[in-house]
Amino acid sequence: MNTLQNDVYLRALMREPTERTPIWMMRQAGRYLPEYRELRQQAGDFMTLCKNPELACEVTLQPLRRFPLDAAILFSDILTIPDAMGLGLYFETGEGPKFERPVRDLAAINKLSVPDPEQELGYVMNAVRTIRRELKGEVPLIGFSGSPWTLATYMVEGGSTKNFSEVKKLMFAEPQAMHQLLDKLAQSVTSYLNAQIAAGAQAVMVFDTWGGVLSPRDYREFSLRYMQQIVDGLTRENDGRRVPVTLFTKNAGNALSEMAETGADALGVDWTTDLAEARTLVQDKVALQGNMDPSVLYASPARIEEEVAAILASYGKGNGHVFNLGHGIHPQVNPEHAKAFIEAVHKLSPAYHR
Ligand code: 1CP
Repeated sequence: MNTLQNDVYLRALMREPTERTPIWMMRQAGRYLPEYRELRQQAGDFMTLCKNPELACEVTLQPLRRFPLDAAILFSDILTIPDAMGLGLYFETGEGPKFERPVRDLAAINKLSVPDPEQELGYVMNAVRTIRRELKGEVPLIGFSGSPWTLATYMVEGGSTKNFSEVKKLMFAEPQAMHQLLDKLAQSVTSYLNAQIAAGAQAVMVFDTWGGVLSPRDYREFSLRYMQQIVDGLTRENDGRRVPVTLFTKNAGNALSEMAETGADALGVDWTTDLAEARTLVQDKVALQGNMDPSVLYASPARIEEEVAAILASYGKGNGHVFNLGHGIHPQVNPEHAKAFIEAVHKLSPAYHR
């Protein structure tokens, strides 16, 4: 494999010294980029892009051609696992993801099998291998998955939801069935991420977008426990180098100290928690990733720079900060503002590493 030319992201995740704060953006490949919209229109739909390794590679590289980012992230989706389990994923224009066959009871859960990542999800592994080849060691490649709880919300609801009524009904009325589903998902996510690592992913991230809709006790039982199972089952080294894992639960600042005990290398933080407070909570056990509100990218470049300065000051001096947004970049953002954001991190962060 190619030697890595820029490893500032991996070193920050390991809380090793860096000359500046690395930056990448959640959803950095996607709809805010005109070149993505064009390719997506030619391909017809989103899953066609994901299932074609050359197209997935092209989309992964698009943001890196525009901006000096410190990592690439595999272009794919968290819903590939339920799709591979046979739920029938489809996208209705303007409506987000949907499943033809949602999973609502124990009988349906018992029928699910753990996908073989090199078979049903072979297209993802081929995309990872293609991207690694085309990146030529420029920056590391991040692989990812959804958390078991977050995947379960889509599988039980049959798509996106606002009130989580079906998934919470299953969780409270049939907790054992819910645990069976989450255990199968934890096994699936572990083998999926290990296959991405074997294929060349140099870091992995688990997106728990919906863990924050649970009470602290239910979060522990139905989300964190299964992320712990994943962390325990991951291959943490490849090519003689540590493969760091980042856990991100959105809207769960109160869970950060418990999350830091899982053995993960880093935690994602959204903008509802101050980084100074987060750093106190995790006591230097993990690196922190975050945490600008993606809506700040609607502001002027001067205002964006102010916000970057405030976030750097909040984390303070020292190692272990990966700059990012607190959630995905919005499709309406002007790419020039994303550029101003990234440049501000390059300009202002070296002062925090001297
Ligand atoms: O072109 C299109 O219309 C498709 C839009 C789209 C894109 C660009 C979807 C459908 N997924 C993606 C890519 C994607 N999804 C990436 C790519 C890598 C990157 O550049 O970051 C990643 C990491 C994801 C992860 C993902 N998908 C999450 C977790 C992170 C998060 O943003 O919270 C979730 C919850 C999904 C589900 C999903 N897939 C797509 C959409 C629109 C959604 C969200 C639906 C919802 O809000 O419930």
